[in-house]
Amino acid sequence: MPSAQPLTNGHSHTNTYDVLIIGAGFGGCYSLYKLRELGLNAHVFEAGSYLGGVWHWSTYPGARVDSEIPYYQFSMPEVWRKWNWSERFPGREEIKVYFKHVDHTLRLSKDVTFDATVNRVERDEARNRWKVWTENGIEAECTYLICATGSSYKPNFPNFKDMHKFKGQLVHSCRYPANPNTKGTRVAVIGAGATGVQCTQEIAKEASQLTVYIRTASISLPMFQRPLTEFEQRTNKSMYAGLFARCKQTKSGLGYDQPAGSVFDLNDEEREELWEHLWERGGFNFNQANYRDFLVDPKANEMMYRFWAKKTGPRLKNLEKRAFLVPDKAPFAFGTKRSSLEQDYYECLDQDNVDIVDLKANPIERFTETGIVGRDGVERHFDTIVLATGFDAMTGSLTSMNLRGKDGLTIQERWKDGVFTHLGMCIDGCPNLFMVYGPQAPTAFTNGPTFIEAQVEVVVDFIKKLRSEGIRSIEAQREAEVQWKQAIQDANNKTLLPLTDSWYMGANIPGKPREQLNYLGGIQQYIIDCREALEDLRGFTVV
Ligand code: N01
Repeated sequence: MPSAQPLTNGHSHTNTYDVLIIGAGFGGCYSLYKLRELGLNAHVFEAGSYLGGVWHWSTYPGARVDSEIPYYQFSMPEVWRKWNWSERFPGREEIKVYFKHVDHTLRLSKDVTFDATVNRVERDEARNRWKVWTENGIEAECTYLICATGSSYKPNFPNFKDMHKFKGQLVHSCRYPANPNTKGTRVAVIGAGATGVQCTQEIAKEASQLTVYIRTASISLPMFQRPLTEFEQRTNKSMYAGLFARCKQTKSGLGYDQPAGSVFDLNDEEREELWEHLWERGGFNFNQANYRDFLVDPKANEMMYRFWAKKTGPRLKNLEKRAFLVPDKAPFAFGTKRSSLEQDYYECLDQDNVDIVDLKANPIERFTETGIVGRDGVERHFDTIVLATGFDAMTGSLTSMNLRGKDGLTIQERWKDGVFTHLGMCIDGCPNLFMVYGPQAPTAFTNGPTFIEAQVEVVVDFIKKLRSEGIRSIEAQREAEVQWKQAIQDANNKTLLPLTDSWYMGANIPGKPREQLNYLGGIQQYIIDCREALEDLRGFTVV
């Protein structure tokens, strides 16, 4: 859908806005909606050809959201009143249609320029402006810049030897082709994160032969998908306003919280009963509604793993596969990698047409024209290879925009030794720039729409304050950044999270500094922290 806003390509004309938002996913859409309420001239640049952010790009087979309905949607009544979902965990196609409904209801597209990949951003300090350029030559400037660029935008392309020599179809899961060659063919999937699990479930059903290359077996939880009726949703809508408000007061934004206390407050029978109940509820209930000490106490963690293994092991009839996928000793501490939700992942892996290659025992040596050779010297032949190898998560979308602050440093240079932000929202050297759903905020540990709305509301209140008090700009102070980072790492070091190589820790990208990239205190506490800083602009240089 093209933008109705007149825009000029080439460098002869600069489009001027109060606020420019980069990205039209949940974060960009909600920012635009809220800024319009302030009466500001706001505009969005979006790399994709329509709204939806990650849902625009995630076309791989089986893509569906792991947060359940009713939580995974916008809270604006005008949007949910006229919308019903068909499943508890909607698929990507339905989410795409949902964004059309959002657009139709809120008339967002008229203020969005699509197919506009931002590739240069510079600060003009003298004029208190951000200048923004896109790959296709559009130029704009703005007083406030909102980077709603998402946590999962830049693909992680591993550098396997001779990858370029492969003559079959080589695809990354987040740039999946419209015509995949996976029906009745020989396919490889590399990876077993949330994406790998979803792809594998679908491709196993249509490929003649599927080989799944797994470096670390995932500890996937049952989704327990089910259809949703219109009647059920109509009935529940009377509670939606209260529900969405309550979500913003939880840690995860999922409408339920972890109980206070310890799992050791329960005897064996009580614990088993609770865990059976949480397991049967499906989705993230088993970890997000469970006692939090599993993430802190190795003994509680081991008990969670044992429970998971007891439930999952019997689903695999092939004993060799079972030993690899559900080993006696957990492949990593439960919950220290993002849990994937599965429907019939283990049954699919158990099929006779599916092989598993354990990449720790038998790493990939090189690609060939027709397949992959492992350390065992065996060449496996494929028509299609799918890299479900994830993202340069949390920071990749920000560091790849060539965004320079007032001192001329790019974010990449600024963060070469690790991320520094104040409140996971502002950056030293970058006055009047705000990040949404970025690093050092609760991003990865929350339900996206809930956290995004709560954070955007704070950002908009910052902008409102600057305008009402005649403040030209605010800029994060380095000292505040150092304190914010330290608080995050201190909280992290009290958990089991640092023990595991995960994208939470930046450890999935070679050379990326290893550090916790998320705020661990949850949405409610995060918003309290931000609102305290908003009060007296603590930690900011005010001009
Ligand atoms: O990526 P990942 P993802 N050689 O980084 C393996 C969100 N999401 O796209 O675990 C061999 O989790 C890597 O192995 P290991 C969600 O937040 C949401 O799956 O590092 N293997 C791992 O198995 C999710 O967490 C949804 O040992 C290599 C896999 O590739 C996030 O996106 C759906 C390798 C990457 O897993 C990322 O998920 C999908 C190498 N060089 C995604 N490099 C929904 O809500 C990486 N791997 C549904």
